This record gives sequence, structure tokens and C-alpha cells, in this order.
Amino acid sequence: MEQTHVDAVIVGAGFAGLYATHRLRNVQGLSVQCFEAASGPGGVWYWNRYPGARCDFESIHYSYTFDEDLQREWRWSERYAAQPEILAYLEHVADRFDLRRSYRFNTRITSVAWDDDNAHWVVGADDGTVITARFFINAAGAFSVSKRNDFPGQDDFRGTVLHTSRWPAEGVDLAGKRVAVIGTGSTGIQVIQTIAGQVAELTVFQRTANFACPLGNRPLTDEEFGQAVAEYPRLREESRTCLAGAPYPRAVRPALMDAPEERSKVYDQYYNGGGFRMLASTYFDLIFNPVANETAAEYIRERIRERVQDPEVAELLCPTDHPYGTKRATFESNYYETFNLPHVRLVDARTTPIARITENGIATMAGQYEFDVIVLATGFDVGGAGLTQMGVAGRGGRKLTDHWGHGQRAYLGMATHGFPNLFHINGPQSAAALFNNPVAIEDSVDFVGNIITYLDTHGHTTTEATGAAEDRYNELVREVADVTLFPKATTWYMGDNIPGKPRTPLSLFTGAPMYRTICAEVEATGYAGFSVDGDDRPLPNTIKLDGSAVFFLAGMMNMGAKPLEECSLEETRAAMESFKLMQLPVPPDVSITDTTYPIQGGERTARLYRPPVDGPLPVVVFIHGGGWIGGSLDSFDEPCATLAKRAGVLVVSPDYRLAPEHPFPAAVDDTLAVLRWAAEHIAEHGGDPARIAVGGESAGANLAAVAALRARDEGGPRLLAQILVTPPTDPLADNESRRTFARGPIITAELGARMTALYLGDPVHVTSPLVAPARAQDLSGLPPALVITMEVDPLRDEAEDYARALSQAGVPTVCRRFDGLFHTAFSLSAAIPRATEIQEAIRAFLAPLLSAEAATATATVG
Ligand code: N01
Repeated sequence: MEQTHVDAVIVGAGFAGLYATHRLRNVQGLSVQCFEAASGPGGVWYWNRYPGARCDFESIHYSYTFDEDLQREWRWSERYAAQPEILAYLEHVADRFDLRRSYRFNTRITSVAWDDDNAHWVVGADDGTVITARFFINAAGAFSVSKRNDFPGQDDFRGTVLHTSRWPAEGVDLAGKRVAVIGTGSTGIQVIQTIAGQVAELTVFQRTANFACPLGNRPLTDEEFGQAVAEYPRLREESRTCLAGAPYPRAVRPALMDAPEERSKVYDQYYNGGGFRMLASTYFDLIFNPVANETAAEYIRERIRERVQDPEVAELLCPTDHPYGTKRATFESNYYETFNLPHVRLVDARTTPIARITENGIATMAGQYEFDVIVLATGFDVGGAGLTQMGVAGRGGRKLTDHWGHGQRAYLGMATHGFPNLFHINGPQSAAALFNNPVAIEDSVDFVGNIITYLDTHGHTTTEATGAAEDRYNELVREVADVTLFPKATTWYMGDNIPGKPRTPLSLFTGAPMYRTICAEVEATGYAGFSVDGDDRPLPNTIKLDGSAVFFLAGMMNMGAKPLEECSLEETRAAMESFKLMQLPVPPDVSITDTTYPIQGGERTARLYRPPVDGPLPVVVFIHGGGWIGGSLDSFDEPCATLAKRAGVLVVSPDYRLAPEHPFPAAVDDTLAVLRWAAEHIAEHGGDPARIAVGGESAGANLAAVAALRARDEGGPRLLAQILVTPPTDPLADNESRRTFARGPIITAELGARMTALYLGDPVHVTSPLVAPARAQDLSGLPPALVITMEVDPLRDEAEDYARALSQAGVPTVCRRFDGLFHTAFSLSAAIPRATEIQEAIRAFLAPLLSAEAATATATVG
């Protein structure tokens, strides 16, 4: 019997719809009604039957993971399966899990309206069906709407016009035909290389040359398949922790760290490796560093020049207008050699754009071409176009097209404010553009399944993204894009390929692990950022972060970096040193010299950073961070040199002793010692001993605060300022930021406790003011303080409390909080451009305090 109300309507029978149907109906026991415009399952693999259509992720990865038996039993015949095989696979899945009976095929959804009174969706279809549903699942896919034909005159053409995404199922005989292909994206490249051998003449209209790397397809051997089957659990798990959602080797080095010959070897290895390895496995900075990117781009251009005989044609095929990878990476099999065939020609549709389709072929601004067949490989209106065409109206009748008037957006790529109980699978602003789709789809469906279970088990009815979460997530997606090179290309990634579509990133460009981390955080925190029956849950911590900070954390995950709390002491130290890779170059005109300062029973190194400024300079003794157990002079070269340059000061960076080899009070003694040494000897190095400030970052800021206390109490030296960047001030502090950010980022409660324990040696010291300056009885008489805190930092509140206490004690104090940043942002200047703002805040604070006049005035008063 026809149902008129179900738990969920699901639209689409591709990878997303089929798994959603299985998950919601077979696993969760919900009633579902599914719709699909095609006559059967398959989604994009149903519609895109053009010659050469093939997947460019290896099929053993580009397939479902949810059923062990399924993945073991389906024997892929090739490394990268062709469309008929993927379609057969999806048909098999539909049968194996008995999914077809929930579908109405050949049926399009024509209206989707939220009924607020009844808290359900009213869904209409073109066969007259009207059905109501608590949930509406958009599994129509991002590539369900073809780009409209741009070219006038199609009806005049006497031959055949074919769009690749509506290729006739029975095929098209192109033998002996004069064929034009417009478009050289993933699709065009596959068509061109496949039909070149069949047709009489092939003319390729290329507007933008693409970087294509060899796909490396071949039959999958029994041994390879057997190995994949044996290793499936590991491979699948690893896929979900890798940038592209497939277990490719991880890029762990920046490109410019290798000499050119070494780089070429790396590129040789991965250019021929197939799949997304050229982007994911070579160098981690290709997608954000233009100089690094150019090394890969030029490498690929060189291969094109080698493979294409006519130098003019080769140059035309060499992309020069966008960085490598910023248009979706494409893959080929003898594509470039195709242009060596005598009957294949390349037309530059950029300098001579296509004007129209004529009776006999195509007219460009430069001439006429005659064809029998024109193939449009011109792409898709990527993203939520399939959904908007269904006429969705949410709460209060608000149209989705209006809501998306300034660009498609969805919280986590899954939920939209004002559209309750409507979920997108891999929707706009999910991470799907860089995330192996079947795996991304499973994650997305599982998230939706879980939230439905959550609602049901807690007796709730509706949920949607809060406006604040959707706005902030949208900003985050943009901020992340802005850190990368993606906006530099004209690409569907940014919505550019459709005239009039607002430019906005359609994907979160972090790679899979960060996206999964955000989703996991949302789930673990009771659906942060969702409104549940009108109860708005607060934003998850991660999306409060600045896009650059999120991108940095994503990079660490993509590299497979262990969280610091799981590292041994040696690994923690090595990880802290590696942060140096995330710093801008040291300003070249700052001179850096090492000297020594005495400590009891020995001496330590002090590194001096002197800017190119005349005269005795004010001095800042700046103490590096590293949790008292790590960090080094080297790892703080850049922040110290930049401070020297920006503030016009001589910076002294002491190599103090680290725990646990040298527990408390070694470090506090060393920092007081370096201050005293500076007061006595800095004139020999061009510094002014009357103008000394102390500062530090993180544990170094704790040591700076303690040094200021000791200098006050133990006979100097006289300090004019203290700069405390994210200082820990009391190991036993109990406050909101410690609780809210107990799981990081960067510093977790566990890591903080471990570092403190190693530093203290004997826990009895924990309440000493020389460990916990916040516990000092008297803070009066300390030098003016700048306390810098980061919003997303467990140490934020204790630092701000300390600033308040200083101020109450009469110490002139400025407390400056940086929203959206995390602990250590100060020393990650290449990754976090706003580190410059921190430097600037320090400069501005120090300038009046360390000026020659101020020092004289203070000396006179003192
Ligand atoms: O579409 P595209 P696609 N005049 O938008 C050109 C996935 N996919 O179908 O770059 C002249 O990438 C346009 O030129 P330009 C994959 O995610 C996956 O190829 O805009 N030319 C471009 O060359 C992929 O990214 C597989 O200057 C015009 C081409 O048409 C996505 O689908 C296989 C034009 C369109 O390229 C879309 O790929 C295939 C005009 N007016 C596709 N308008 C797998 O292997 C457009 N063009 C899994």
C-alpha cells in the first residue's frame, strides 16, 4: 500500500542515496520513501556514460566501506574502474541490500515545503505523489545538474549535439565522424583520449589548459586484489585519516626544503603514481605556497612539452593561468599523445572564443569549423543546484534559492538554518571536493543517521543549523580558502564556472581529517551549532578558530602528526622544533649572534638579535616557549628576529635549562641570570642597560612573569616592561577556558599536566609563586605588563585573571585577547598571518615604555 507519511524522504540513488536508504531503513528501522529521476540506481554513474568515463580514485578505495562482505566480494577488474563497472557495482548494492523497493524511479521531486504546524516536510513529485516526511535527505549529489549550453544556435545545427552527462545509454557510433569536443576538464580529457582513435577528425576547443597527470590504469591483478581484501580494515581506517580520503603516502615536507634534483625525483615518483598522489603525497605546501606550487606546475609542464611533438601545441596545452591543483586535478591516459595524431587539432577557445553553433558546426571569433557531432564536456552547476530545482521552501515559506542568494552554504555541508530536518549528503561546503566521495558520503550519512537517533532517543522533534553556526562555518570555509591558492583559479570549486553564480568556496579545503574532526566534535558535544527543538547549542570550539589556525591543524592531521599528548619526550621536542617550518623567513637584515651568560656552576648561550638601527638600543629579554621541556633558540629565531626588527629593540633569547633533566628552579634561575647579565653587559653589544624589558611566550611567559617578580624582590635589574604572551600562571587554576578547551587544540589538559609535572620534579612546588606567579602575595611594583591571550586556549582565563590581578595591584596593564587564535599562534607566523598582529601589539605597547625619554623620566622618578 502507498504510504503517505514516512520518517524520511531520500532523493537520489547514487552512492549517497543508496547508503542513506540502507542506513536509515535497514539499520535504523525508519520508514523511507526514495525518489530518483533516472530509471535505476547509479547517480552520476548512471548518467555519465560518455566514452572513457572512469573513476580517478582507485576502485578499491572508491567504494563502500560499510559492509565487510561487500568490499571483499566485489572483484574490481581494473585499478580505476570504468563507468559500466561502477554502475554494475551500484546496481549490485541496490539488490544486495534490497534497496530498490524503497525507490520510485523515473520520478522527479517538484516541491519540498516545510509544514511548521506538523513539523514535517510535504514533498511533491512529478507523478502526482504527495508525501509527508519528518526528514528530507538530499542525496541528489553535487553533479546532478549539467551546465546549461552557453552557445547560441544549437537548434540550427544539422548534426548531433551531445552533453557528456546525458550520453545515450545505447552509445553513439562516432566512427568516421568529424567530432568537436568543447571542454578539457576531467570529463573532456577522458572523452578526447578515448574517441580520438575512432573518429575521422577530432577538434578540441580548449578555453583553459589543465594540469593532467597519468592515471596509471591497468587490470587489477589477483594478487593486488587479494592484498587489498586482506588489508581492508587498515586501508579503510587509514583512508579516513588522510587528506584525500584514500591511503596515499603523506606529504610531510615543504617543497623548497628539497634541492631541485631531489624534488624532481619526488615528482617522478608520484607523477606516475596515479590518483591524487601528485597533490597529496609530494609536498604539503603545494596548495598554499605559490613558489612551492610552481615547482610542481613546471614539472608537469615539462612532461607535457616532452610528450607533445608540436611545440606550439605543447605550449597551448601547458596551463599558465592557475596554480596546480586549484582547478580539480585531472588524470589522463595518453591524452597528450592524442595531440600528436594527424587528425586531431587543438583550438584555443580563449583567444578565439566560440561565438555560436552554426548549421554546419562551430563559429569562433576567428573562423568556421564543420562537424557531424559536437560533444559538450562543459561541466556542471556543481553543489546544491539539484536541490534548488526541487523548489525547496523552509520555515515561514522561505525559499532555499533566496537563502542561497549570496552563495550556497550549509553548516558542515549538511544542515541549513531555517530548513529544519533537511540534511544534505556531501552538500555545499562539505569537504567532499578533496575527499574520496564514497567514504565522505558514508561519514555524512552516518552523521545524519546519528542525529536522527539522537532526536528520537531524547524525545526531540526538529533540528537545524543555528544561524550563528551557519554564518561562522561559512566564514570559516572562506577563511580557509583564503589561506590556500584555490581562489586564484577560475573553477567550479569557487562556483566560477556558472555565469551569475555568486563566487563562494563550495568546499572546506582542509582535507578529510579536519572535517571529520569538526563533525566528531559536534557529535561529541551534543550537536554544537545545531538548534534542537528551538534550543540553540553553542558553537563547537574548532569552528571558532580563525581559518588559518584550522588550516594549520588540518595540515598536522594530514601529515599524520601524533597529538602532542601521545608523544614521548623526544617526539614532543621534535614536534616543537618542526613548528619552525611554519615560520616566515627571518628578516635578513637582523644580525644574529650568540654569546654566553653565566649561571651558577656554568654558562648558557644567549642569542642576540640586532636590527639595523643605530644607537644603544632598548633591550627585550625574550624567553622561548615549549612547556619548560622543549623549544629552543632555533625554534624562536623568527619570532625574536621579527620582534627585534619591528620594535627596533635588541632581543636577547636565553637558552635556559629544560626539564625534566633540569627541573624547577633551574629555568627560573637561568632567566634571572640572563636579565642580570644583560644589565651588566648589554652595552658591549649595543644595548641600553637602562632600558630592559622581559618577555616570553607560553612557558617562557611564565618564566618572564616570575623573573619580573624576582627582579623586584631580589635586587634587580630594573625592568621597564613585561610582555606575557599566553602565560600559564597557576598550574592548579580551575576556570572556564581550562574546561572548555581541555581537549585542545594544541595544548590539552593532559599535556599541560604532564609538562607541569616534568617541570616541577617535586610536586610540592606547585603552589610556589615562582611556579605560579598568580599565587604571589603582592603584585604591586611590577613593571607595566602586556598580557596577550588567545580565545581558544585553555590557558586564556588564568592569563586574563593574572592581568586583572596585576591591574588591581596598581601595575599598568594591557590585556589583549586575540579571537579565533590558539596557543602557540605567535610562533607560527607563516601559517597564522595574524601572528603579525601580535607582534604589532607588542611593538605598540613597548614603544612608549622603552623610548629614551620614557627611560629617562622613569629613572628620574625612580
Ligand atoms: O567539468 P569541468 P567536467 N567555452 O567544469 C569548459 C568530476 N569528474 O565535467 O576551465 C569554452 O571541470 C571549461 O573551461 P574553463 C570532477 O570532480 C570526475 O570535466 O571554464 N569552454 C572546462 O574545460 C570534475 O572536476 C571524474 O575555462 C567551456 C570544461 O568545459 C567534475 O566532475 C570524471 C565553456 C568543464 O570542465 C566536473 O568535470 C569526470 C565555454 N563556454 C568528472 N564552458 C572522475 O574521474 C565550459 N567550458 C571521478
